[in-house]
Amino acid sequence: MVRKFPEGFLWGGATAANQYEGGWNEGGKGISVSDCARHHLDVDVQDYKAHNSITTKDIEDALKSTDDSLYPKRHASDGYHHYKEDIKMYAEMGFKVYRMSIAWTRIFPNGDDKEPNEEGLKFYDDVFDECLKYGIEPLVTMSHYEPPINLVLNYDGWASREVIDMFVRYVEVICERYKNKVKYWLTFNEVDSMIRHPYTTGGLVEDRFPGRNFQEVIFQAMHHQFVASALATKICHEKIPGSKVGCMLTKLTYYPYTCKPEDVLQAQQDMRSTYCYSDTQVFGEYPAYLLAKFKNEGIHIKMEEGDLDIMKQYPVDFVSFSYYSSSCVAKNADGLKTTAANTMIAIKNPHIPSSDWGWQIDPIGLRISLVDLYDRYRKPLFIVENGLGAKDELVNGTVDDQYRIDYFDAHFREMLNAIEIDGVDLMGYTSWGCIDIVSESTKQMSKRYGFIYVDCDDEGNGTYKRYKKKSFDWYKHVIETNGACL
Ligand code: BGP
Repeated sequence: MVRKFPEGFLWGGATAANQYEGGWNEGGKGISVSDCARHHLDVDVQDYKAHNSITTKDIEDALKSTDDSLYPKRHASDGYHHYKEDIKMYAEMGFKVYRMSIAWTRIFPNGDDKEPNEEGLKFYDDVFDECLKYGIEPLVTMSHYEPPINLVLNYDGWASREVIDMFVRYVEVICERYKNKVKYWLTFNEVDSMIRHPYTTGGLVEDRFPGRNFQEVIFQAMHHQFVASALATKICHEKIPGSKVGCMLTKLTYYPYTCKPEDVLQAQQDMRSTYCYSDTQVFGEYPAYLLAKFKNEGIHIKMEEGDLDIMKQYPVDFVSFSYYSSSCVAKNADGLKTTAANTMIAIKNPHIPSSDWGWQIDPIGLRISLVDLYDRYRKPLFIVENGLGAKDELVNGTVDDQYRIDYFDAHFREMLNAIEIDGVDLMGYTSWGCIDIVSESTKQMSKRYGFIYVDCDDEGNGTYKRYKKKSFDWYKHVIETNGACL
């Protein structure tokens, strides 16, 4: 029997403004945290978290610096000037959906401006029109690693309660403006990432909170994002009838390193450190285990009256997530921890191959995650990031990326299994970095994910010309046949 994806399955690809657009000082755009994120290589390539240990002085230096090659996101893939040809290529592949983000700083350059920037609003009008012209539905992330830098320096980022109101105003403006163009929305990208990179996600810089427990600051900022996300969901539903709003989390599949009960328990606990965010956004309340953590660790969150009601009243409609890898977990990880640079992996699984960056390639892990999430939430799921970051070589105007085709092929088969055998309700799939963009963890262009190659190196040199990789036609065929060719 030929297996296929469900009718109307939303195939597509994903990017984020901060890694794709460039044009950091054009069109009235303000400066975001991402525009001040220094090239990872000369910070400390050995530590995944290093680029987030940013100080106030780093930001001040960045603001003075004219050397854009230190800040690769400033030009990124130059999507700001190439989006029309890029969307045309997505249409050629048959995309039904394009996940992208709006840069807050194009709409409100400083976050606290009285009036929105018309040039920024017009830019996204044009981008959405271009998508709709080809029948591609935009799926828009409201916030993907780019709080305005002004909010960091003058309000201490999401730690400040006032930022909720500024975000709500931004959401009101974009929902009103794009109500006839955008149905699918995500509030915060990888909402759990505040813990891993508080600067890019929350605009939090540790040296600005002397004497404070930084964990507490992080959870306070999280609380503000939960309230803001619920309010954003409310606004979307009110302004755009029939719109769907999702949460977005980083989904790693965790395996106990051994069958020792201690390791199994540890894996369960670690999984909760991601679930606590989606539990809160789906069920509209803090889970008991998170409240227990606050109590046990002396974390005091300031809440205003009504916050919990707002969270309860406006939960998300669907659950979206990124999936790149699985990881092993052990109670005693001494000597087991991986030393690979820029990896999210704690302990390597000896049964699974890894990418050039030590991210473990585990298609069955994707099925396990789909089943876990669907059993837990009973809400439609959307895979909004997945893919293989690799070192591609452009030869005679193309890239022979059979390794990427193999990666996708294996993951798509497991998605089919999850849908057909496990009964998972999967709305769609957008591969990460459908066109090459700057990598978040390494700040390099040379960690490439796309079906489309962008001629540009780690320092921003190149023609920025686009080339189809071998995977381009392969993905086109998958979409054309709705997976029957797999
Ligand atoms: C996710 C982010 C993306 C993206 C992706 C791949 O965490 O939402 O912004 O970058 O990871 O990671 P990287 O670019 O580090 O390879």
